[in-house]
Amino acid sequence: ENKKLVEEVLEAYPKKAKKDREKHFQINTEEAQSCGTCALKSNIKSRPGVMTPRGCSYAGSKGVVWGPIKDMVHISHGPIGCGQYSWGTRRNYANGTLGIDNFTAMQITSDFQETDIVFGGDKKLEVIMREITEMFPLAKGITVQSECPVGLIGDDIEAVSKKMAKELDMPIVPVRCEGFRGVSQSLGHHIANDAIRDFVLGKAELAETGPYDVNIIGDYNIGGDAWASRILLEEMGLRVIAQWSGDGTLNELEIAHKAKLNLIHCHRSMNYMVDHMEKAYDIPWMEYNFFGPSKTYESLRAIAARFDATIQENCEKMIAKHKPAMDAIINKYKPRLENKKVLLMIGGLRSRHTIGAYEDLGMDIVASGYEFAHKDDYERTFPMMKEGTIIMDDPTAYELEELAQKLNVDLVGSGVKEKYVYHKMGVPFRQMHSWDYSGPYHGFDGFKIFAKDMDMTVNSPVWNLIRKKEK
Ligand code: ICS
Repeated sequence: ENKKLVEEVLEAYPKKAKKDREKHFQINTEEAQSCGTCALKSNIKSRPGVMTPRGCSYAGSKGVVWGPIKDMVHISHGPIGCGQYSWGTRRNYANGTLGIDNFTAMQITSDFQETDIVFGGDKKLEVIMREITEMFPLAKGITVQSECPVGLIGDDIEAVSKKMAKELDMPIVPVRCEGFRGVSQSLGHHIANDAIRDFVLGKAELAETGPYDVNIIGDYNIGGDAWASRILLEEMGLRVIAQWSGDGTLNELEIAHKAKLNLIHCHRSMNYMVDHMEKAYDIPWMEYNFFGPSKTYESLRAIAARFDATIQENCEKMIAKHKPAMDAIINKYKPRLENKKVLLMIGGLRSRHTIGAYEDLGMDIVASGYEFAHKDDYERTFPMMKEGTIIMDDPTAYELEELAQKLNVDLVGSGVKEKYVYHKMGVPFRQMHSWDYSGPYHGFDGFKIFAKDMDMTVNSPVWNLIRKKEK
C-alpha cells in the first residue's frame, strides 16, 4: 500500500528523475531487512533540479563538530555569507562568559573581498590570528574553517596555521572543509574528525585516571542535551572526562584518549573518532540512545553492564528512582497522543534515535528519512521501524509534502526549511534539529519537555482554524 503511495508521488517526475529517486525509497519489509539495505541508495550526489534538504561540508565541520568547542575561536575563512548564515543557528549551548572563555555565540570571519580571491587570503589570515590573540587573550586555540573559495584559489592554510601556531604559541588547526567537498555535511564531519585526530587528540595528559572514566562522544548539547545526559552517567557513578563537542573545550579533545570507554550518541558524525581511538588507544566504544525512557533505561543498563556491580546497582537504583516520574509523564500524555501518525526527516541520527521516545507516548512513526545518512545508518534504522513503514533518503521538498498529505500524518518532525510549508498546510510540525527553541530532549529531564512539546503541537486548537479556512 505504501509502495503504491511512493510510486504515485514519484509519478510527477520525468522518467530519468523518477528512476533515480526510486532508489532512495524503501518500504520496510522482512525481505528488505534481510537483504541489508541493498535496495536503498544513500550518501550519493543529490539530483540536480530538485530541492535537497542537505547542507555542505563546511556546515558539517564548522556548524557541527568544531563549532561547539567553546574556548577556541573558529574562523569562518572565506566570504561573509557562510559565517553569517551559520551564526548561532545550532543552539549548541555552552557555559562560560562570552568573549572571555566561551566564543560559541560569536562569529569571526575573514570576510573575503575580491582582492583576497585574486591575491590570496593567507596574509589576511595571519593578521586575523594575531588580532584574535590580542582581543581574546584567554582563547586556547584557533581553527580555520575553510569555505569554498579557499580551496578553489589554492590558499595554503596549513602553512599559515603552522607558522602562526609557533608565533602565537597555541594550537591552530587548519580544516579543509570547503563546502564543495563530498555530497553533504557528512564529509565535513569526517574531515573535522580527522583534524581532531591529527592536531589535538592525545596532546595533553590527565593528572589522574580512574576505572570509571568515560567520554561522551557525539553529543552537541543542543538545547542542553549533553548536560541532561551527563548527569545520568554521573549519577550512575561514572566520571565523564570529555564531552565532545557540546559545551566542550580544547582540553577535552586533547585528553579523551585516557578514557576507559567511549560512549557515542551520534554515530553518524563521530564514528571516525571512536574507531580511531579503538585502534590507536585500545578504547572500546558503544552506542547509546537517551531519547525517551525506554531507550534510556536500555542504554543505561547496557552501559552499566560494562562496569562492576557497584555501577550496576547504582544504575538500577537510579532507574527505580526516575521511573515513577517517567510513568507519570506517559500516563498524562499518552492518551492525548496515542496512535498519532508521525513523519520524520532529519539529518543522520535522530530519524531513528527519536523513534523510541515517540513510541513511549504511543505515537506511530509511519515514515522516516535522513538528509545524509550512510548505509550503516540505514542498517540500524530498518530494525527499529515497523513493517510497511517508508524509509527515505535525501527526500526532496516535493516528495515530503506529497507524502505527508497522502499519509495524512498528525505530526511532521523536520527542520526550519520545512516547517512553515506544513504550518500553511495546517499540519502540526516540530523542528527536530533545534527542538523548536525548546529542549533538552535527552535523558529524563528531556523526556518531560519532549512529551509536553509534542502534545502542545499536535493538540493545539490552531490547526483546526487553518484547516477550516481552506474548506
Ligand atoms: Fe548527529 Mo541538524 Fe546532530 Fe544529527 Fe548531525 Fe545535524 Fe544536528 Fe541532525 C545532527 S550531529 S545539526 S545528531 S545535532 S549534522 S539535528 S547527525 S542534521 S540528526
